[in-house]
Amino acid sequence: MIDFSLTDEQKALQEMAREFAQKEMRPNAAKYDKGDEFPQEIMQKAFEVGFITCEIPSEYGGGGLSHLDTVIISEELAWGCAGMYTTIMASSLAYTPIILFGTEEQKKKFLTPCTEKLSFASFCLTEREAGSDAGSLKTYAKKVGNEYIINGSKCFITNGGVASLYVIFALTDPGKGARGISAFIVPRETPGIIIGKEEDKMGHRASNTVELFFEDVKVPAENLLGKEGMGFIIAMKTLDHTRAPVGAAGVGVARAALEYAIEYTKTRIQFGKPIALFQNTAFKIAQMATEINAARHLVWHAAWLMDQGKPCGVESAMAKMYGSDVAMKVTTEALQLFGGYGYMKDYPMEKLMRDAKLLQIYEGTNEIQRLVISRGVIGPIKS
Ligand code: COS
Repeated sequence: MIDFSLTDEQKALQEMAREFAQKEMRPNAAKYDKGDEFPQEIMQKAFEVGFITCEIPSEYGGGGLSHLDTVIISEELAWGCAGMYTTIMASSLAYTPIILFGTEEQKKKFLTPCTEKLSFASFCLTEREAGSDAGSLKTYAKKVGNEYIINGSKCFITNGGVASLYVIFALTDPGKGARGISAFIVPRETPGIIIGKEEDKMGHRASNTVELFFEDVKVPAENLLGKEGMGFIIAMKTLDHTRAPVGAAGVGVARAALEYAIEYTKTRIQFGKPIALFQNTAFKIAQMATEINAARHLVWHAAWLMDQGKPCGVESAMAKMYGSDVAMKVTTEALQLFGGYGYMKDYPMEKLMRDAKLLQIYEGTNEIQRLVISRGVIGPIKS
């Protein structure tokens, strides 16, 4: 039996996120899009209503929300401002490996404080020479006595400059490739963590993205997540869980663009009538609305699978790929309907288009999603 209706709690959550996006994010989106200021004030409010820690189980002080709840919230927040959404959800990305693989003690020690006052976390996987090929990272964690000493660097780290907690992936056994990677929970105050320059990005400018350097960062062995050599699997399983929300963000960005386009084309008069009455406009709007709905269904299905504890890697990759591709396509088409006005910064369309682009790139490029999907769909091939 398929039931697409949301529960009363989910409807209330959706309404709360929508209201937050409308009242707090939208009016400030252009200001933070300038990129000279971190949206600390809005994040404080997002923390207070529980969005930043929504996925942390309630026994550690978080919202304990389901994956379906999370994607519902993600769509609304990205509708408000994709950059601020990224700041909020990047912390969830770093909390996820702790939620999935942390011991009871690690969860209490590292997750609980994140729910007590506003703080951010970063998932540190990507390196300059290890982006899509995440298994080829070079950051090294050498075991000395009862601690690990980490040396190396990471790039494109969301929240890296503002985080109080990092989950760092590093080689513990360089001879073993991806099977020689381990994951560590590292508090910000650990000596040897150096924050590099903040990236000047095309979109998501309300989010903080930096390079990180590790110089003899000493981490107690008890901060190892899972077992030595499990790091790559931990990273992959985490991404299986966090890619559907990126698809949801694509739906939110696309929905915002479509709504603006509908409003504009109903009032823009050319050749004596609103341009929404031209078939070219109306059919474009029909196509956009259909693709947004299709993307949302993929996202919800992937989240539902996760909530059932079922395998979801392929479906999450589909949701991420399709949701972000739809965001790119819809924002491009919607901007076109605005004509020259769409290209101007006075209108919201160009920001939406810039923001859509990153969704196709981060948390695994859409080419990587196609790789994951095709491997899953085709299965093993004898050669
Ligand atoms: N769940 C569990 N295990 C997984 C897995 C998953 N989703 N994906 C891969 N693995 C396991 C494989 O089963 C394999 O295990 P064995 O060594 O026991 O066979 C191991 O991990 C290596 O996997 P694989 O051979 O598929 O690795 P590849 O290097 O060929 O490809 C991709 C891995 C490309 C899928 C991976 O590197 C990737 O996702 N890259 C993108 C990284 C990314 O998203 N970065 C964004 C930055 S984080 S915001």
